[in-house]
Amino acid sequence: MPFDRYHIIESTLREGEQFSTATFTTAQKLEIAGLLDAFGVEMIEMTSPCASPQSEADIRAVVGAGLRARILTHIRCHKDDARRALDTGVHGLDIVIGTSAPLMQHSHGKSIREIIDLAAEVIAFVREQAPDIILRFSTEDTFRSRESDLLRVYLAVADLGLVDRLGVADTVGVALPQQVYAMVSQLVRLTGLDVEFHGHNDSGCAIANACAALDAGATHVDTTVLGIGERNGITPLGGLIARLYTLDRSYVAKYNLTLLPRIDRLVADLCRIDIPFSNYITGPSAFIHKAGIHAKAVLADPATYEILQPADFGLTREVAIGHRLTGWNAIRERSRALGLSLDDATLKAITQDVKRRADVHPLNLDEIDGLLRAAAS
Ligand code: HCA
Ligand code: CU
Repeated sequence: MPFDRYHIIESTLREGEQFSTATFTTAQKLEIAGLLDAFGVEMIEMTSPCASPQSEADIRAVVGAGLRARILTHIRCHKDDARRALDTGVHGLDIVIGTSAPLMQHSHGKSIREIIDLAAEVIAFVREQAPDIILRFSTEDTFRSRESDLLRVYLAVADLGLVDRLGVADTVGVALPQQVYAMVSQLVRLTGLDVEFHGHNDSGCAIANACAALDAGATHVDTTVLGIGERNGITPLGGLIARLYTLDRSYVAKYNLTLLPRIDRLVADLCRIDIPFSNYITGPSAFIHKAGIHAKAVLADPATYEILQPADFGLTREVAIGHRLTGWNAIRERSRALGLSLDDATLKAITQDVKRRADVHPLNLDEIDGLLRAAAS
C-alpha cells in the first residue's frame, strides 16, 4: 500500500515563513522544530541560508539541536546557493527551478536546454562535495509546465543517477487530484525514484492532491502547520493527518497525534492568528455536536457522527445544549452528569423551556444547570 511508506517533509520553517504574518525568531524555530520532531515528522525543511544572515544561523542552530528529523534546506538551482547550504551542515538539499512559461520568462529567463545543463552542473557539484547528503530536484509550477518539457528535465536529472528524490510542485494551487495522480505515477514508473509532492491550496485541493500523490506512489508530502505559506498556503499537517487517519488509522500510527493541538496553537499564536473554525481536528468546533438528532446519536455512539476520535488527539467532544435545536436526550445527559435524577416528563418540559429561552438568546451551561437544579429541588 502506498500509504504505508510515506514521509512528511514539514516546511513550516520554509514555506510557512512565506506566510504573510510569519517571522520566527531562532528560539521560536527551535521550539517549532522540537515539537514537530516529537510529533514524528521525518524531515524539516528550512529557509535558504541565502535569504538572510539569520536564516543561515537558524539552520545551524536547528541542525545543532540533534533532532531525529532530518533537516533540509530549500535552494535555487545555483552553485553558489548550494555551496552556502552545504556549509551549514544541513542533512539535505531541496533544489528547485521553474519550468512553466511564466516562470521561465519572468523568473530566470532560461530555456529547457539551459535548465537541464544547469541542473546537471549543480547536482554534480553537490554530489562531489557531499556524497551522502539527501538530494532532491524539483520543478516549480509543474502543473502549468509543458509535459514534454517536464519529462525532458526529469528524465535528464534521473539519468544522472545522483539525486534521491524528484519533486513536483503545484505552485499556484491549480491542479486537480487526477492530474497529480497522472503526473506522479508517470514519474514513479519512468524513473523509479522517490517522488515528493508540494501543493498549494488556492482552489482548495491541497489535501486531496497530496492524497492522490501518495496513492500514485509518491513517497514524500510537504506540509506546514495549519497550512500556512505563500498566499493561502499549502497542505496542512493536521489536514493530511485527518485525511490519512480516515482512510486507515494505522497510516498515522507512527505519529504522536496528541501533540497536534499544541503544535497548531503554537504556530497560530506566533503568527498572531486564530485557529480557523474550519480547521481539521483542532478547529474550535471540530468536535462540537449541536442538533438534537446528532446529539442523541453521538451520545449513544460517537461513531454515528464522528469519523475521527477526539481522544486520539488528546481532545474531547462537546454536545452543545443551550440552543433552539437541542433535544431532550442531550438535556438528560447533562442532568445525569450533574448527578440529578429527573423523570422523562420533567426533562422534556425543561427541554421545551430551553428552546423557548434560546429563541431569545443562547443559554450558557450555568443557566441550563440552574434550570435542571431548580426542577430537582
Ligand atoms: C515557491 C517555491 C515552492 C517550491 C516547492 C518545492 C513552490 O514558489 O515559493 O520546492 O517543492 O510552491 O513551487 O514552494
Ligand atoms: Cu510552495
